[in-house]
Amino acid sequence: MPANSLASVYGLIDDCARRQILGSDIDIEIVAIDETNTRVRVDRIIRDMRANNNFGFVGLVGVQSNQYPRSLHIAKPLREAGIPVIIGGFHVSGMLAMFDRVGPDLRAALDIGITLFAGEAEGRIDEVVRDAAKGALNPIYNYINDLPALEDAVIPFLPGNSVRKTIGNVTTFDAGRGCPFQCSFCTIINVQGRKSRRRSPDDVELILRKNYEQGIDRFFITDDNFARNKDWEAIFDRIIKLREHDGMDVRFLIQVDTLCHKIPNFVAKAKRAGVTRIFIGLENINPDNLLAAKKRQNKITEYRNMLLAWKAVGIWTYAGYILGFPNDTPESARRDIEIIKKEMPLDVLEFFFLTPLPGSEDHKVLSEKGAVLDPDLNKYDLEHALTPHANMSKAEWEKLYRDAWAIYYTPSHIETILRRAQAYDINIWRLAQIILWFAQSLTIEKVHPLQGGFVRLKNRHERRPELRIEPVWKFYPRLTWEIVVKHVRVAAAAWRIFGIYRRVAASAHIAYTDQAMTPVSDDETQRLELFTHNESAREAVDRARRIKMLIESSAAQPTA
Ligand code: B12
Ligand code: SF4
Repeated sequence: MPANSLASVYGLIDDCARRQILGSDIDIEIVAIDETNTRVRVDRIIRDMRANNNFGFVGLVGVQSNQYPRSLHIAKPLREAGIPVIIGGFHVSGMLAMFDRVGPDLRAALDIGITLFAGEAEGRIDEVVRDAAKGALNPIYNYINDLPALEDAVIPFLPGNSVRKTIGNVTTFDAGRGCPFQCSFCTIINVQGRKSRRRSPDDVELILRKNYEQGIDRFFITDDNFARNKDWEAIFDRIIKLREHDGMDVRFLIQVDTLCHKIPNFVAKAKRAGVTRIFIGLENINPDNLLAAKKRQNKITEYRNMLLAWKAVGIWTYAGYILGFPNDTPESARRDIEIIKKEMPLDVLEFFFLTPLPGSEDHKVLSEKGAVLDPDLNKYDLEHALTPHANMSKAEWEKLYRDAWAIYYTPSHIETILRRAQAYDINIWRLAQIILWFAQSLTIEKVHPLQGGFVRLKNRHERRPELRIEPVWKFYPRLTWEIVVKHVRVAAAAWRIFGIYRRVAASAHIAYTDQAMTPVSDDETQRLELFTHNESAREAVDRARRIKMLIESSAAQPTA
């Protein structure tokens, strides 16, 4: 995925260049490098900057917590060469949002003269660029308590050649920021706030048109909860117009919450607006766990309604599932995944460790309690066990994480997912490709699918400073062997998964249905394990029934 953070900052500085904010005699030149697909040649940056007397700065953009150590590693030689460096993104913003003091991680940056930027750059970038030009950057720019409106903000943009280094015709943009809910593991609400700030439909159209002109027509709208973007309908209406009247075949992946199907017209308009996939933070099916994480909006009694509503219009679903909530045990989590497979019409499921990400309430509470927290920020990527768990040892938790992928993506369940999708008229060829990626990334590449790619770039000289540079005779044979083995394994997995695809596609004429696809019925709360697997599930059903009765009886009361 091309990074929207990079596109946002690029767009803002490009706008400074167009407005000639340093005067008509000074050109502003920008180079965007995305380290997920391009090697950052620090030596060349130093050479180019030196040729311009170090006039300018290097911005490390959208730096997440797990990328923060790497950002310091990149910054160090630049600072030694006298080049101004600014770090922005969720780690700096999250830490300064939650703590009044500057912790040792941020101090390490300040100590070598790096500037930190917290908050959002819309409306603030001119000041930064001018200060950099004067050679007078502040140590910290802190706008975390002063979030900008987005209605007329400069739009995110990346040149086509930069976008094409990732999936190809896909890019990302944010139509809005902020989410009203209060999940305790969430960083977004503390960094981007709980109020919906959004771009105007005109700006969304501009983003789509600018990208479309470059041949980019698939988009991931990065709003963490597009269903709570207060202008979702006006934005969808505009996109519907572009698709239905102007013939622009644009398509979208959006992120929504588990109550989105209750918003009148939301699902139907999403379909017309070209949404082909949705991502849902399902997180867990144990109501006690959801309550412990303050994820009160996730109601297990609505899960099937919501998924079936999307399926009815042929939209496929990705869901995130978190392992390691307080009530999870290795056995309960395994059982819960089996229940999901049997009873919920979900396509792609991805697993995460419950992680106290810097910027979240969980991180703040644990830090202030002096709880054990892994000090290595590299591991804050949702793929590591970082705190002790009451019901599992670290090794058990790690094994559960690895097993979860294998339990969900068995050959027989892959076949079920494809059969269900085919029955809902979903493109199962694309779905099979995505399943290959999600089912195999952790096994083969040892990273979460969102961090994996097709070919891994490795350079012998670029290692964490604490690791020794390997000799040529060891590095290259090992890299070659690694590439060969990985691609043989990918080919074998592809053979198996596309074999299943072929079998399913060949039986397209045979009607298929199963428990997960069965429409929601009144008695299912007594029958399905989703609602009966533990006491808290039964209580959730009871609560939902009481609320429904109350609503029905108040609707039946005559009004004065
Ligand atoms: C889209 C997205 C992705 C995309 C693209 C990445 C991107 N940054 O665009 C992909 C799929 C690649 C991705 C992957 C991951 N992500 Co992500 N992602 C997001 C998401 C949903 C939107 C990002 C975005 O567009 N934000 C809007 C931009 C404009 O905000 P911003 O990044 O803060 O940038 C603004 C300011 O910070 C500032 N700024 C930033 N940099 C700079 C630099 C300078 C010089 C200046 C002046 C200003 C400045 O100005 C920008 C414009 O206002 C965020 C959640 C969120 N709401 O932000 C999570 C989020 C950033 N991701 C997160 C995580 C954990 C991950 C993964 C580790 C998950 C995983 N295991 O797969 C991976 C890591 C990838 C990696 N290579 O290491 C966390 C990070 C939390 C943290 N404390 O670090 C977030 C916050 C979500 C969460 N769960 O809390 N992600
Ligand atoms: S619904 Fe998602 S974005 Fe909103 S508070 Fe919860 S985790 Fe954060």
